[in-house]
Amino acid sequence: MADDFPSRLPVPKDWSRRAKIGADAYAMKYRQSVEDPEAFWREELKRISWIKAPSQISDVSWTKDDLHIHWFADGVLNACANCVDRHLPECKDDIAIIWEGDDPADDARITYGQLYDEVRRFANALKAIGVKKGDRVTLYMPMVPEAAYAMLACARIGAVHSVIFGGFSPDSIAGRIEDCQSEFVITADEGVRGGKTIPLKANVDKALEKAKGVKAVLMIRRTGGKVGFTEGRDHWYHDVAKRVDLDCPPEPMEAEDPLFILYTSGSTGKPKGVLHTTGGYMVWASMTHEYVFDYRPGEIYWCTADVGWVTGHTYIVYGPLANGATTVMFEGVPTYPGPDRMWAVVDKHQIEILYTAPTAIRALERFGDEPVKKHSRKSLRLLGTVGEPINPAAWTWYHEVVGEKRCPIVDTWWQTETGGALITPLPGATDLKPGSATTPMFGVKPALVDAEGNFLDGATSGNLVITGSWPGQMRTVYGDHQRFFETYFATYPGLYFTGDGARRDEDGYWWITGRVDDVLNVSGHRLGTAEVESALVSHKDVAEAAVVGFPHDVKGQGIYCFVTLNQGVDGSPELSAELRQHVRQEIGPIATPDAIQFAPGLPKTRSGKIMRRILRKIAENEFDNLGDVTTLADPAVVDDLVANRKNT
Ligand code: 6R9
Repeated sequence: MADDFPSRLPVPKDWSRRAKIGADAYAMKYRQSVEDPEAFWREELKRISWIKAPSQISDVSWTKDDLHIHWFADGVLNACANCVDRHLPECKDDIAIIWEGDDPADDARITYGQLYDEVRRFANALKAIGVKKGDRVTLYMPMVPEAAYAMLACARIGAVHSVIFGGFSPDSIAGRIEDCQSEFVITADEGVRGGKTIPLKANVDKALEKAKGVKAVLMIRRTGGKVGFTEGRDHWYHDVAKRVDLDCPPEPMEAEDPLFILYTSGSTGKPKGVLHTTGGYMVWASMTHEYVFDYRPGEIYWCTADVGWVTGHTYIVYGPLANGATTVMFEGVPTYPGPDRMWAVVDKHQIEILYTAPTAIRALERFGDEPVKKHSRKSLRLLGTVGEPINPAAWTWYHEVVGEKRCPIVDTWWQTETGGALITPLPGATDLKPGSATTPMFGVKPALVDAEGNFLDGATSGNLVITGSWPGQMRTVYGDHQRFFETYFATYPGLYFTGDGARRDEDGYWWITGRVDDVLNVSGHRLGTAEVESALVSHKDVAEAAVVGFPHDVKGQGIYCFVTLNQGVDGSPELSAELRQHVRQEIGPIATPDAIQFAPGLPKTRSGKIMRRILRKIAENEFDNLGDVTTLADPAVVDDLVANRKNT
């Protein structure tokens, strides 16, 4: 185990030689991108095939009365055609998707030519069940190639997909379907992960008891397990597919037509439908995928995310396929059937670029070096991480053991809202510092502000804001433009507030320190404390709940819940277990509380606001440092909370 972490790793020689973007090119291009964005984007937009090339670059206003973000607005294109059709003349027989099943014996290779057929067939199947341009289509899918076909098929006909991660509960599905008035759902009979089946269709059926507006459900057969079938509403994909032909020209879409909605957690209320549009998102996805991974066609690239998250959208589907890449889709989990699965997959498919999450790295590091070293990993040349800050110890293990010090690591900081990477090294250009996301992507202007919104200069810490728009920026919160303003532009007028804290060091490198709002990051999954609280208080025995995060060795953050029960109800281990189960049912397994502490009272100010700062300290086991408690209505509650803290 390496305890002293290298403080700065220069770009390896072979990288500075081969990379498309070296240090000088990065400096030059970055300068141009912020000083003359018109010229920069006029060049970069050419990476996309436009039906009508845009003449306009950007038109952006972040003010309350006129909040709009337009990029390439008079351009016309189709995202699916960019990911599929345009590669056919030269790359018809190249592999577009390598699918690796949960069972190591299951895999498939889909060429661009086959993808073209599959996507057109899928698109016509969607039309056959009544989907039209502009309709919202909900996807609740396992990690099978059909998930990518379905996304691309929506894009092809101009429908807007809303993918829901397969780990969400029926209630969460219902909420998301209702929020965007989606009339169509695509799912599978069951999913398979880590040797277990996931009742996808059964969850959809339950969700649709609540969400009434759904007209049609299209179902893929994955396991052949027995599932419910509602006549008139449900359709087997293989039946519909038999009846349609392959002719399906891509729908011409305006650059600012919606491409997808993706729900994500914020600090208040229910999850927000983050809306991305077509032109800017595609330019951003393609550009960042190419530069961040120094990608060249023919290379085998594996992003281990699920398509239910934004990382899966941008860096499994849209970015790589726009660039004609071979993208790997993995159905399983990193530890099944054994803790060497990732490295077995790397060797099996000769993966050259591996992009995963710190939580996976920490989980695998626990099994030691042996499972890694059992496999050659010779094909690897670049590693990446995303989703949460990576601690230098995990970074170093990834670098030294997994990558044998030969592979740079790109630690990419970004958000569902940003569409793609905003702060990240470029492997041929950027010296690395373990734990730092390093430098901004082209066109991105990060800054630090204090609580009052004053800009902070030099080496210091503060709240991370972005001072100008980039093409991949979200355009609105679906159906709630006001909330879009309140969430991102009201805190610091004129600036995009990320919700993250950061430090800038003496070299101008960026270090993301984590959320400064009430958003948790559990195993790289975003979760609002408010969501968990509202799930808890929906239980009949719960009067009040406050949820905070605490540092967790593998998950990054764990979920600690303070729960006040109704009069006459006593806390017990059974009730604790029931509440955990209740939260799983309401939101999904990713929200399972790690600790539940029954508390007769919560620390509140005299105006009734819960003082989370104190609860966080208790959950973190830092009693000596509770800070000022004199503003509390009843300081005695703190003693009780400290005395009854749960071990984490
Ligand atoms: C892509 C994605 C966004 C939040 C973000 C931040 C955290 C993501 C990170 C990182 C430190 C990185 N985050 N990447 N923190 N270093 N490289 O994860 O999107 O699910 O919306 O989460 O994740 O806190 O604000 P999303």
